Amino acid sequence: MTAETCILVGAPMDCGKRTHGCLMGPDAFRTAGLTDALQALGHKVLDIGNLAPAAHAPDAPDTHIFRANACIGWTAKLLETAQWAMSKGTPIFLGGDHALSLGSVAGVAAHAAQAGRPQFVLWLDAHADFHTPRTTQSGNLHGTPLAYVTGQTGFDGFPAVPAPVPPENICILGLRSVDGAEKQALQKARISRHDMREIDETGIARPLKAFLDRVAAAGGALHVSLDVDFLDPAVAPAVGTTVPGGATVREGHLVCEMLHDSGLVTSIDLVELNPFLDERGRTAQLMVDLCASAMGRRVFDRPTRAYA
Ligand code: 6HN
Ligand code: MN
Ligand code: MN
Ligand code: MN
Repeated sequence: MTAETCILVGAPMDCGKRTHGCLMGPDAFRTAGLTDALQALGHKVLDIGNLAPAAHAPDAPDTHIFRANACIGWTAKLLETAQWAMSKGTPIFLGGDHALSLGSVAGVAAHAAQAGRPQFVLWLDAHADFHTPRTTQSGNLHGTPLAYVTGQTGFDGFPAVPAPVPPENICILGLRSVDGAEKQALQKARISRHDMREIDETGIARPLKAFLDRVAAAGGALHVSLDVDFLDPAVAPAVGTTVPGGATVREGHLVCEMLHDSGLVTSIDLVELNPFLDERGRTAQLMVDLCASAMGRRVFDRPTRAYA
């Protein structure tokens, strides 16, 4: 196993939706032992603490898009911090709601472009998060990061995306709640998407392995965005947007174990944890355990690409 320098980037961003509580996420991940778990695997850990958003205009209370200016401030800060962190090691962004990925993904993709590497993104989520500010019904920007990072229009006032991620470099696993406008947009975009029905039928390893093979063949950098609601609410209740029928604990670990075996992961988001909704820290603990699997925790050592 290669020892990495993990850069923990706390992003207590809570403006991407109306349910409050994700601002407590970074400290819940720390309390659940993330640093110790990573160090036990031989990694170096640099915890840079919690970021604050860049200066931004105040938000009017009655706009269709909820707290757009606060989200713009966070996006600017994360875009810059992600590029810095990529030059230092493997950033792990501790959310915070999923709107943090507007900045984290745009930033890591900008770094990859400078290094001449294609950026790939694995999106583990019940939702597609492929709305633009023009199509969103809820007005919640945590439902928009994949549209932003692929360079869709409608994100007025947001930083320009330095290196848009090609839709064909994105894979979504775990889908079970997709809005009409997102469905239409997804049918046009060449994003590979796998709903829970497909995962039930084929197992989760098959679509993941196909995607990882593509990333490897392209020599790509791989960003993994793990939304708590990818998991079934019975095992991960601490999220505002629960959808029944999600991934099991073992499906989550298998994904993370295969990710580590691939040796391809260059950055991670842990998002949407709302500790206010948790039960005795179990969701925070599960997310930390999944992150540990993605960074190499094993029962037994196995040869690389044991799933081939
Ligand atoms: N998430 N599609 C819904 C909306 O409000 O646009 C839900 C978004 C969920 C966001 O998963 O991070
Ligand atoms: Mn999400
Ligand atoms: Mn979600
Ligand atoms: Mn690395």
